Amino acid sequence: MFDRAKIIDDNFLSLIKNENLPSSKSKLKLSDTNFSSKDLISIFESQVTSRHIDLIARDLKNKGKCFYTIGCSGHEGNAVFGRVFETQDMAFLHYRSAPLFIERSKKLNGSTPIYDLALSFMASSDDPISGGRHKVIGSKELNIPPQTSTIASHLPKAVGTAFSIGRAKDLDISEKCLEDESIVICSFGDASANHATALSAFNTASLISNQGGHVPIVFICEDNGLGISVPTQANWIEENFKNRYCIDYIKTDGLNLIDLLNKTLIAEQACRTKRNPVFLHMKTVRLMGHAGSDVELGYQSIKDLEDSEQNDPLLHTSRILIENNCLTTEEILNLYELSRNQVTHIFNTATFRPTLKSSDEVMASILLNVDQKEVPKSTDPKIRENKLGKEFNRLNMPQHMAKLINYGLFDILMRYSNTIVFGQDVAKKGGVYHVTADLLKSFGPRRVFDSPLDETSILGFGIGTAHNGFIPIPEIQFLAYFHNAEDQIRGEAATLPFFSNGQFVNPMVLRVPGLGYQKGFGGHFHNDNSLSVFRDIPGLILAIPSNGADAVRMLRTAVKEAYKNGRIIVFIEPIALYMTKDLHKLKDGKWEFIYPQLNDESPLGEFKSYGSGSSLVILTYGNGLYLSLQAQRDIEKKLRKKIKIIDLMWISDINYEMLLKEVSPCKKILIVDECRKSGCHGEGIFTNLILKSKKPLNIALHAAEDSFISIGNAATATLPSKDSIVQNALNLVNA
Ligand SMILES: Cc1ncc(C[n+]2csc(CCOP(=O)(O)OP(=O)(O)O)c2C)c(N)n1
Repeated sequence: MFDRAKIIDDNFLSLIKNENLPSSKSKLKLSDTNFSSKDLISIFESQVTSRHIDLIARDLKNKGKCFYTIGCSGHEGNAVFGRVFETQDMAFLHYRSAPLFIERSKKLNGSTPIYDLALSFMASSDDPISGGRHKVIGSKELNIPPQTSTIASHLPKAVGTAFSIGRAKDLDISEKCLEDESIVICSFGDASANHATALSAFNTASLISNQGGHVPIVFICEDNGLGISVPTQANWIEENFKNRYCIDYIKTDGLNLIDLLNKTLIAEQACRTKRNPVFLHMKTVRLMGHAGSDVELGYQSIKDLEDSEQNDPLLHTSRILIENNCLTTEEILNLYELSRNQVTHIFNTATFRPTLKSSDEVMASILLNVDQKEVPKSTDPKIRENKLGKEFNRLNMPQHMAKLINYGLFDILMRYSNTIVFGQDVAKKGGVYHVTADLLKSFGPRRVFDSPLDETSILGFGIGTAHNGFIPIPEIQFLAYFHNAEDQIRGEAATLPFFSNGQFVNPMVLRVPGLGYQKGFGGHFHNDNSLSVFRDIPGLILAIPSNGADAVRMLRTAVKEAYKNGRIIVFIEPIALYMTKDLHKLKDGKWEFIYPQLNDESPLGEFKSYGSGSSLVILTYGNGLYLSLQAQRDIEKKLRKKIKIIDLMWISDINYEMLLKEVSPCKKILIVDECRKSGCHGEGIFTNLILKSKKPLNIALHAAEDSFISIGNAATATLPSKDSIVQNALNLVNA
């Protein structure tokens, strides 16, 4: 009574045998479509294959041979999307998309979708998409990037990719991956449509269309009326989406293949020709519960379950096949059993395939990029000089960090024709701190543009445009606002190479003005001094320059890493140092620097030493470096000894062997970290130095208090200061 899988399987056989099939109000016939009987049979075969995959996967999971089963039963209508959309139409898919995957695979010679899916269920290292790291639906050849389990998080990037198609065509970038006529499809469940991340995507798609831009995306809502146990009201999706501005709404019956084919074709053609978003609403049922361990009877009545089971899409498709003389009852039963045998055989075979074992094997794809690229050569000096105009002569004059980063971005946009700069206020205004000033004038609105006020969309655009060959350089206006959207980096961008075995990457250089010490401006939300959110993201590069010249050298490396190796770089720009010109006293100009030569870069992991004393070494970065250099004179005077200060710069990629060598002559080590002490990078550096050193070390950590930042006179009260660094240094040395 409770094994619904068996009941559904038995139902299918007996109802088909007895030709006792569910009826439909629709009078549509195959001749009312542009599709052939062959198409219909192919779709049915994909639906049946997916059903048997659900059945065997449950079985194998119960026997402990396969992992994490989330089924597609009830959603088999989505096989139609595999038929109607082209393989060049990049697909960001709901986890119930195996029927789509199987049907789409038929467009590719030699594909083996059942085996590929079996390997993924078995977490086998042979799995061609994730290499045994997760049960995902994805394929490089089929343009299906694998998605995470976080619902709705794939929608913003899908919008970004859709947007990128026209942009890549207009800019004619050689790195583009999608054809100019391609569109994007993006599917999700009805409950997911309520998520803030999804709403961000719908809104941005609509907003861009309203501005006359192109976002050729078909949002596909597979509405089974449930989000795990919580019902979605029958009218909710329709009422919520039928009048979305600039998004066409099309409703279809996921149980009726003919209606589904017709409406999907209308959606596909409208999207492809008008290049505007379409919302395709497919009503369907959910069978066999939410996922493996879900006991539906806890929240649904037997009657509800039976009603859904009576409306099994496979029964509906069978009726349509019989009514349109595509297959007979016997042929349907035959196909069903042949498919069962095929799937069972393939899945059983896959149980013998190897799995990942060691941590090295699991981690091998974190930094993997199977498609490395040669970086473009430097810019033609003449063109550069012309484009820079009167600014050209200023390159040889010392400037503050904001200006130098601005020049750095200029040269990057010159050299890499696939880079785009976007974010709130970065274009016309040139950024809150003018770091992106004049870039719009030099490179035009296709490469430098203002985004909507929505961090999720900004980062989604970063991921999505990178899927089509761009190197995005988005800006989040202030570090505190990154947290609104952090899943787009933490859960999405950073995990993509891991779950795709390096076949899909999300190159990106994310610029984030941040950290504390702004005098009299902003309080906590403009002076966020915590970088912990970036500390534990495998593969993410965190760069924090302390001065303009290093910022430029590091920015160049960052873009190179993104271009060549597909890396994600978070580039933190200490706001308080943007306009700083002096170090020790007014007008000394010691914090202004000359723009580095074009070939001058800071290699990943480089750190920089100031001074050569051995009584004390201070390890620091960003504002901490600036303050430590100010403190240096006082410390040396009071100690009557020289000290050394090290700017760590690439804080995620510290080469501890080299660092230990550099600090080894020093008797004491003081780590100065401007971030909140709980969870700051200094904590990790402290531990790593102790663990990796062959001799005992004398280390202290001087970090910010675990506090938010206040406004006014006390704005820096909780942060390390020049004086507190002096005091901490003396305490440590004299202890
Ligand atoms: C952001 C997020 N919150 C919660 C979950 C847990 N979760 C997984 S699936 C799901 C329900 C999704 O329902 P729906 O979008 O209708 O898709 P369906 O499973 O019904 O096809 C939930 C809440 C999740 N995966 N991601």
